[in-house]
Amino acid sequence: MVNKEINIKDSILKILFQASGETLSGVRLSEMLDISRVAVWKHISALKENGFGIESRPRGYVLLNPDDLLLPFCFGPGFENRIFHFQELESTMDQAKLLAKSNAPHQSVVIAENQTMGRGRLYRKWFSSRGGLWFTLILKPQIPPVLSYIYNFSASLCLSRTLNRLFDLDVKVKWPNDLLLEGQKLAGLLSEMETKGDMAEFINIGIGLNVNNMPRQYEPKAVSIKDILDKEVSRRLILETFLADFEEQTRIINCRHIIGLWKKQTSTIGSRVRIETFGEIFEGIAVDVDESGALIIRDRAGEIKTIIYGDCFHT
Ligand code: BT5
Repeated sequence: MVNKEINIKDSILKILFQASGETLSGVRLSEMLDISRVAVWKHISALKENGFGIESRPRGYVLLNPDDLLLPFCFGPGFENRIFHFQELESTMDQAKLLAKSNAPHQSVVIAENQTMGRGRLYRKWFSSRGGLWFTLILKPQIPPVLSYIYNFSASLCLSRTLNRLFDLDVKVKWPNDLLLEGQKLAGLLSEMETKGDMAEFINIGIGLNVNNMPRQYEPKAVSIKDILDKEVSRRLILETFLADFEEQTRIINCRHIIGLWKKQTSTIGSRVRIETFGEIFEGIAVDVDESGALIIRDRAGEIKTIIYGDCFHT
């Protein structure tokens, strides 16, 4: 019974989506779904309560913002079995871990409209209210764990390129895992990996991108695309463009090439930085990122230090 109800709701969304912004009457929907008009009304009310933008008009129902819908059937062929969409999760990272262990295919995407316990590195809080793009990529490449870092660099590079190309922005990548827009935090990336023997079993890359949400009210140093463009944009267009670019770039892994491109896109190199690692603080000028993804800084005494992990602040 529960599954049947979910299927009817999915079918309603699919029909409204395919109507491309046209209003469909309750009668038409009830005929197409072979249920009563009252049942149509009840399902639509439940969908609205769940946060779907459906408007009731005198002549029927219409889906608002169909371009922003992130349900599996909205993506092109080949995506239906690898897009996992949820209205609310504690964190897409936890759900992705479960799915990765239960045979989700390589390059699956776990999306939540809202996260109640979204997290950053070291379990820091990640504000994830509606309107943002909160997702985790499940990757199952045949690679040794030491190479996993390159997927993070590739993801931040591809996401920044996507946003710059689509919206004519100047998004920069910041070492090791942020996207900055006008010097403020637009996105953060978080990766988690499990290994089997000598190989990665899965690498999950969580991406939090502020799109149509207003994060500044919670986090003064955050920014969203809407803050800058002063309008809402299609999260699906961002995700589709990003996935195509990322899949193409990681088809054959070439660390030197990816790091080379990433370096052209970063505002970290050349900046004065403070790096906080476990129990240690480094300060200096960031001079390079090497092929292994490590940050190279020159400190005040002129000494060169190589840092493989830490929180980086541009000072
Ligand atoms: C990160 O951590 O930047 C990684 C964030 C990854 C979030 C995604 S959303 C999908 C997936 N599911 C999850 O549960 N997580 C991933 P870190 O470098 O530790 O930065 C965390 C810090 O960013 C926080 O301590 C805040 O200062 C700041 N912050 C929190 N929410 C923010 C937001 N929405 N926008 C910008 N900054 C934020």
